[in-house]
Amino acid sequence: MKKQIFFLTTLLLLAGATFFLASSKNQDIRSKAAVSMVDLTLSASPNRITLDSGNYDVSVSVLANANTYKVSAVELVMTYDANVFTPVSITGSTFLSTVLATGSAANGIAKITLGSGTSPKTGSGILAVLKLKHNNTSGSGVIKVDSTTKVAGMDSSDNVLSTSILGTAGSVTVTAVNVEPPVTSTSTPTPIIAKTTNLNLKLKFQGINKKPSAGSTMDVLVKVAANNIDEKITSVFTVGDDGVWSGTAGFNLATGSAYTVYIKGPKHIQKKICINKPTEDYAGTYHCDVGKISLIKGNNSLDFSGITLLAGDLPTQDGVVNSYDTSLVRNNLGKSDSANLTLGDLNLDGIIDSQDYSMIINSLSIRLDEE
Ligand SMILES: [Ca+2]
Ligand SMILES: [Ca+2]
Repeated sequence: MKKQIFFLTTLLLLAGATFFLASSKNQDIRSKAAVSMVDLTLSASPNRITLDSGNYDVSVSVLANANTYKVSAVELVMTYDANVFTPVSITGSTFLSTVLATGSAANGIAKITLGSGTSPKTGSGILAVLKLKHNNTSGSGVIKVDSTTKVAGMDSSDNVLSTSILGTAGSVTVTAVNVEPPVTSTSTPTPIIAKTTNLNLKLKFQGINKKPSAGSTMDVLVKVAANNIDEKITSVFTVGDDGVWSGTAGFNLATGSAYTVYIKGPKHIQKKICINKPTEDYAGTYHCDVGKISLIKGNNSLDFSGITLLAGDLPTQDGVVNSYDTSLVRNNLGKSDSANLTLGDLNLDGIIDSQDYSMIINSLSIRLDEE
């Protein structure tokens, strides 16, 4: 305890905070857990390194939020995975502008001591920036604010506090992703980023309640959307005896819980889906607004077989059900040749007939892909 008080006193004196002595009678020793103290959280830019990309620089910002406190000085101690990163520099930023002890970074530890000058700092701002270089051989790495970091300052009533007022000591992970080795061929090799997020999907299409006689695979467009994300891929789905179609769509996505998934079959209207296991009372009536689908790295099971994906937008698809689509069925009623079945057999039973026609007439009332 004596040591800590000595440290804080020294820190405050260094910071030019002579008020410390004047008001030391009002020292107020607070319990750390009582209120939100000074939070130091981290953000990394970028937070994802593509191995063999040539871009390995990472900049980690330390954001300070003083909450109700006033900050005089911070002795910042950060740790980083020394096997993953080589340190470049640690520098102060705008929140505390006076450097009391120059930054140093080596062997997994980065330090800098910063002061506020004559008046203590309130509010929030960037305290410091740690620059690192990823070594391009290891995987992901973690950077943390160490709990030995000391924050000196006052409470909202200007009582100088004799213990460190560090609240949250934040951390951030920089993820490393692989690039597949270049393909040796006569054509120009295109590096493919390994898919890290697999959506293992189960789907149900209108009019197909068991394994159909005329077709066991389907090309299905799977789209994933969230803030600043809009990715799509066409995957092959295969049908089981129960008429449920299974397939996998691979993406590179961050773990999150606000994704929206869109599904569009080869003869179908696009459906927007917002939860991991949607259901509905009547076929085709599921609708949703805000995406709340949770996705993690690796495999994600998304069972959408509780809702029916309606047919209606026939090849060549244009996102609309209209007279072009209905005519493909109406003008070919009774046909069973493969060229026509590819276009107008919606329930895959090997003939274009009144069942297909009634489906597409119903879908005329829906008309548009869900966006
Ligand atoms: Ca159409
Ligand atoms: Ca049919």
